[in-house]
Amino acid sequence: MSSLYTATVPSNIAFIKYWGKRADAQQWPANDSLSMTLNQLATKTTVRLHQADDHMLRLGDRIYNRSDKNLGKTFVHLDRLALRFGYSQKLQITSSNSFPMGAGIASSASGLAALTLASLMAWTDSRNWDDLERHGFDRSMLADLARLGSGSACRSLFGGFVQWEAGLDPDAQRYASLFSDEHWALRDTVVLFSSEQKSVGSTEAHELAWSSPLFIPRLSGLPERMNLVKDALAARDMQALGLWLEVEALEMHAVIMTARQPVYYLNEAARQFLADLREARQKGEIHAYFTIDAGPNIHVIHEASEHERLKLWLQRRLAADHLLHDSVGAGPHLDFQSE
Ligand code: 2P0
Repeated sequence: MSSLYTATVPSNIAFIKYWGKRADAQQWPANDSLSMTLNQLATKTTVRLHQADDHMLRLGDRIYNRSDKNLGKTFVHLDRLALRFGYSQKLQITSSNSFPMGAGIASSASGLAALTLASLMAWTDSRNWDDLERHGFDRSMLADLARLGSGSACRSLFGGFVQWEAGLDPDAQRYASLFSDEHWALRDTVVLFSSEQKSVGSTEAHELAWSSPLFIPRLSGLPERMNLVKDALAARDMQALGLWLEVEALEMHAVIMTARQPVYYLNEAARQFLADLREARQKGEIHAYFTIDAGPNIHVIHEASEHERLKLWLQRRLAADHLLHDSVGAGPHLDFQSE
């Protein structure tokens, strides 16, 4: 009989972006960030212990090993966890995403968080959150560990609207769900302009942040912006939140485009879409705002009451398979099964 340990972890969309690091090794970010945990856009990872010389990873219908450079992060993370806690048992891992990988929908956030949870469940024979906690892995410890795999993964450990605080030293990083998913039924419709792998990965682009002349001024303005975004969330003020979302996304892209090796994530179609969205909003046709990750896709944030009107507006412009509809969610889910 074998045991199957499963973690289903949603992606998250940053309202205040994590961009740039103070220390790579401990994944110490240059600034505090804040995100909305999603609901349907998720990674589901199932782990079982197996008798073999190395871990095995199945993604879709392909099997990967540690020599595959696209998934190097996965094996590095497993080795890091095994070494730190002294686990020698090899794992058989099956993982699937409900969205295209590497397309700016933070597949590394949900992917590395799901890997952290499912592998620790298997190594410690934990069937739920309480079991994990009894083995010393409370939610904050799990977020610390997920962060080492991919910075933004730590925020996916929590539901609702989540803040990741950089703290005064790398070990003083903190995570908190500021508002639960029930506080405000916000929606995120992702407009896919490309589902190909990004030309420059986030880890590489983070390093370039410090070379932009806009980066230090950005950092000095962020504490105030963070407070304004928190106020807008507390008051459920869509207009105030939305205007800051757009400034924040465009500022991050400005930093990326003015770095020593500039990266242009947005293609012509995406740029035109941003202009159209703003024009339609000014005309009162829709009430929705955009944010963008380090990729070509646009996240359209709006209230639930606006969803049908926005969907019609989007469907007139884009094919249905270019749209992913999601909302704020409650966070990860764990499952155990024996077969
Ligand atoms: C974020 N992004 O806050 C920002 C906004 C992308 C744009 O965190 O090097 O994949 O693994 O820590 O977490 C993407 O960076 O980078 C990211 P690593 P990660 O969501």
